[in-house]
Amino acid sequence: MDRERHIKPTTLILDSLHKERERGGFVSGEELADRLGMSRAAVWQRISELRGMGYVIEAQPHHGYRLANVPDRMLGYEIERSLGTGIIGRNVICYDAVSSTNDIAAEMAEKGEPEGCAVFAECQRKGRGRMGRSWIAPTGKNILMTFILRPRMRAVNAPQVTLMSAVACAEAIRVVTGLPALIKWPNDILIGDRKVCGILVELFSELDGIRYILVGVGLNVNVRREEFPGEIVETATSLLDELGQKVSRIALARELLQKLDENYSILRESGFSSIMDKWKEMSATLGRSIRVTWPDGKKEIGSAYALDADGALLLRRETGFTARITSGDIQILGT
Ligand code: BT5
Repeated sequence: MDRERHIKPTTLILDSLHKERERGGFVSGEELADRLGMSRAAVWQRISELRGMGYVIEAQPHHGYRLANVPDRMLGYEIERSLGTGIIGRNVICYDAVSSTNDIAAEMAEKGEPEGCAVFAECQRKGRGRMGRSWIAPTGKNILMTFILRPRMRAVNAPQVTLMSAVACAEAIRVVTGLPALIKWPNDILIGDRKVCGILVELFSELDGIRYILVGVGLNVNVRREEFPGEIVETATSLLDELGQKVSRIALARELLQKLDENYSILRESGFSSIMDKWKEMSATLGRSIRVTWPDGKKEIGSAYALDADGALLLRRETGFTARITSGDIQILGT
């Protein structure tokens, strides 16, 4: 497991390069050396290190250095840089390869890591979905992330966190790509009728309440549909496939953390009802005919007519009676 490390002087140089980039300009080696209290040779050495990491830094005589491009890698520094969030993303940690980002976050949460920490990875050896299913993602193309929450709520209300996270994911996709992302109850984000993102919520509670919740997000960004194995090639999609162009994973990760932070603060301060309103607006499920697979494996067809106050999906059965779906899987059949 390679945890990316940042050497402070490199970070300081990056800060300066980013600032100048926003102003559209170059910064001279001399100015960098003065600002950071190091020799010009030391600046040059750090610039070479950054280039080695994949940063594209132009150098022009009389002008100096200009940051032309950041690497397509999940780098903690790039994700955290002036993120401006209150809770989510206040500690961002990036790995090359892990078993599952949920496992790493669980270890950290057990050791007392405060809420808001977000763990990213380029690759998971044992990425997982719900109920023992697996999550598939080729290395270095998607977002694989888990964040830790320690909400003061009763365990029965934990489904609210799933729905809040789905709202944030759909909003982030919409902001960055303009694609009409919709939410399929409880934890999928769809574009059209294909799954672009899955959310795995794991709850660790004691008798007196929630200890912590881990929310894992798997988002297909720059993978092509045909790279997926046969079992999901017909049901999955990616932002690249939908847009026809690559999306900056860093820009998307930052938007995702910002939307999660915004919606988590709404949930804590104003309660679930405003989250529920947003969820309903972006729902691919409400008003549709669905097939439910109950936890015991039995299947049933009905209409998903409403969302209950606690996040359960309400089903109108063919008999006319209603039922609450709190767990299990649904398949959307039509309008
Ligand atoms: C989910 O489960 O959709 C939750 C997925 C959460 C993945 C993230 S990645 C970061 C974090 N670390 C982890 O180990 N997990 C989380 P579920 O609703 O059970 O859906 C799983 C099913 O989706 C699989 O059985 C496949 O059919 C399908 N699937 C697997 N990989 C997919 C992908 N990349 N895109 C679309 N569908 C996929």
